[in-house]
Amino acid sequence: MKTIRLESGILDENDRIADENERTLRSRGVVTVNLMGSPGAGKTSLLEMTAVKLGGSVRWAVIEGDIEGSLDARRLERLGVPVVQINTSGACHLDAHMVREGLRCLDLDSIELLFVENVGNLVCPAEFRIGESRKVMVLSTTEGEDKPRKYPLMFRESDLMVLSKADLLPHLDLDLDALLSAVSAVSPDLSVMQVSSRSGEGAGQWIGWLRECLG
Ligand SMILES: Nc1nc2c(ncn2[C@@H]2O[C@H](COP(=O)(O)OP(=O)(O)O)[C@@H](O)[C@H]2O)c(=O)[nH]1
Ligand SMILES: [Mg+2]
Repeated sequence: MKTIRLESGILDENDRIADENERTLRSRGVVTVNLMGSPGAGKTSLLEMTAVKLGGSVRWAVIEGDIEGSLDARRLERLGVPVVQINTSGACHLDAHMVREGLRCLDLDSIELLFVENVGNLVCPAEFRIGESRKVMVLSTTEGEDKPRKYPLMFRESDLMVLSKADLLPHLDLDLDALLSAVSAVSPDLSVMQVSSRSGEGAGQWIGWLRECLG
């Protein structure tokens, strides 16, 4: 009982700060994408490909969430993307308070798009709103067709699922139809896009989706 009250208290407080972040970002005209998925799903690679494909056509930045270190931030900085690193010191997700601190380090008037690469985890990031405009989950072809049924919340919460590492499909025994059926069983309205950051397959569709979000 006590634990349940505590958790709902934490989530209420998180929602309050998430609303505040959302208002701040909206008022500056920034579209914010919360990018979630397992460790190794291909989130940073998707952002690297995005940097190459967008070139200088969109002004954007990234908040990188990691338990420790700044390896992904350095990968993106090498491509000229402004990055703010948040280290969670053990927490398995970013919360709205951490993102609020990250926003204070960014010049929001100079960007129109913000990605938040969440801590690699298929569970907790789905539970915490951060003030985002869209939630995108990355599931790679190597993770198995059972994941929607085992971790339904993230599939239900997301606006888009990027099925990453599409270039590996011919080499895997993944049952793609079974995966897509499992996705629609837990989240009937979730759009799915097959993308490979390696071969560039699906890149046009992904960039098109982003441009649509930017309006
Ligand atoms: N074959 C293939 N490998 C990929 C692709 N995207 C990422 N990877 C590899 O998957 C591993 C994890 O990628 P990363 O982007 O760091 O994943 P993250 O932990 O979700 O940010 C790296 O070894 C990448 O080179 C892809 O589209 N195709
Ligand atoms: Mg990463």
